[in-house]
Amino acid sequence: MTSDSVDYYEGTVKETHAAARRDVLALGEFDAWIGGESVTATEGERFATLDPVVGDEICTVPRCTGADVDAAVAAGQDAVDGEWGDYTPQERSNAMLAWVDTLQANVDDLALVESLDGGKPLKHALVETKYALDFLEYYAKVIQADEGITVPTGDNLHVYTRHEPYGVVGLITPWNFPLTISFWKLGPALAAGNAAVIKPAEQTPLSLLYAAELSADVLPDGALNVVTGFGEEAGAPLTEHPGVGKVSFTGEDVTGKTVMRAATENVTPVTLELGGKSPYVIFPDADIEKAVRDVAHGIFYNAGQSCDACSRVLVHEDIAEEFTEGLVARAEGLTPGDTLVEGTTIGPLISAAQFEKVTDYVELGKEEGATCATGGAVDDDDLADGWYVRPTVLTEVDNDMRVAQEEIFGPVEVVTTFETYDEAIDLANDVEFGLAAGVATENNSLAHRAAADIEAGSVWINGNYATPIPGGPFGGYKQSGIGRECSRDAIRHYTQEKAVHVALDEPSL
Ligand code: TXE
Repeated sequence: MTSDSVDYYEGTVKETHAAARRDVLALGEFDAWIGGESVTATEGERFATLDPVVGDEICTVPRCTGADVDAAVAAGQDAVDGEWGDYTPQERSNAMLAWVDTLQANVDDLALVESLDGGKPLKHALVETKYALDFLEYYAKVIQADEGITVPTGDNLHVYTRHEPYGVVGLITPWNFPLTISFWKLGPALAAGNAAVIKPAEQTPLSLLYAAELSADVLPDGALNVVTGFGEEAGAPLTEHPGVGKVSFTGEDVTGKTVMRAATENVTPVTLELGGKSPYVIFPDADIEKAVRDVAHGIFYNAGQSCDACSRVLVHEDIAEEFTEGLVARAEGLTPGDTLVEGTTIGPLISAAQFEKVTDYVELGKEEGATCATGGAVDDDDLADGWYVRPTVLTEVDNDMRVAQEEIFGPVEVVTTFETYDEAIDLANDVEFGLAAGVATENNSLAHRAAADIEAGSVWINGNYATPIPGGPFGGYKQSGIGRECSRDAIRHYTQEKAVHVALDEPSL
């Protein structure tokens, strides 16, 4: 493959995935990564990671437990006490940029791994991998310009601040954007001078393991450590570890609360990104075609498995019919298919469990009184082993229905209508989450008023929905989390601030 185009596979679904599996397995060890080398789990156990398109095992990875987390934290501490800790910010930046260059040189292979393990259309995986690298590069550059402050005082005192790393930080990531979310966390954590122990989701460990192997010649041993395994076995020991100075987690809200409780034991600061039920408000003067395009991307990209998916459309009643017809047509125009061949625009859900959850919600929505305007099972024998759900649109949804309140995390849009501005804002805010929102209107003043009134960490107006950029803070209001990622300030979440007070004597000369 070249990085400008995608080399697709040819053959039946089983054939393309068997060939891709062979290509992926030739790339690396896919063991845990501790102290700069591939290692197996202390207890020797392994578990399988599956290909969501065909349901087959890709390979097994170590089933790490507390002993492996201990080893990874110790390796991280050694790095902080050794070469990595001695690096100047400029040297850290150089090392990170060298890692980016290595990853960039292997971007097509990384994308293939991400596609196969995560069930993503190959082209999407390539775009995402390049996008993920932008964040590592951003933090490597930002750290070069980082500054502390001096505090105004009298002549006999000098006060300044230092931003010091915590030491070893624990990072826990979900399966929906494995590399992107890893780099959102590793970027600021490493740039700030910490060593990282990161646990990828058990469903999608492979791309990060490959990226870690590609760090071998450019990051000092122990700066980056990856432990693979399940939440309670490998994630929990990381959140409770006394040697971990900071925890950052992205995942389900219920798990996030568990992580936060675990962190209280050592008063470990946490960053949490916990998903949402984000509204997209479409006012009557909106460019409907543009809004349809943006909403469809916002809810159906990655088969709806995005924390900031615009999973509730609030549309003015005057344009609801035209908008819904457009959205249904767009949904039906997406092509579920083999993720490794050209033309596929939507892949499967990540797992059987997620498939069951999403299809149960669609049934629940109908029981609650919603109408299913389009969607349902994918009727294609070639895809029968994959966890595919067609893009689905539920209309006549009341905001108090469970399908309008709970995170479905699949390609399911729910459509609710409103009459007045106040009603739109009340509906937008009437959920316990507050991660993101979209607004469509040609009226600039109304757009900014709505952006101010909606309780959400990010608001996209008239396009580019759900595309955080390097430098743009991303995180949630309310139960969507604590803290911000992606921005320059995220570095502050990985440092502690120290004020140094220097008494200045009267000059004796
Ligand atoms: O999430 P979990 P799951 C939502 C989505 C999905 C649901 C469940 O609605 O259907 O969550 O997905 C690790 N201590 N989101 O079960 O459990 C786990 O191993 C420490 C939204 O995958 O939150 C994985 O690495 N870690 C979300 C990570 O937490 C623990 C993205 C996320 O898994 C742990 C994904 C514990 N006790 C799912 N238990 C978003 N905000 O984008 C689990 N983990």
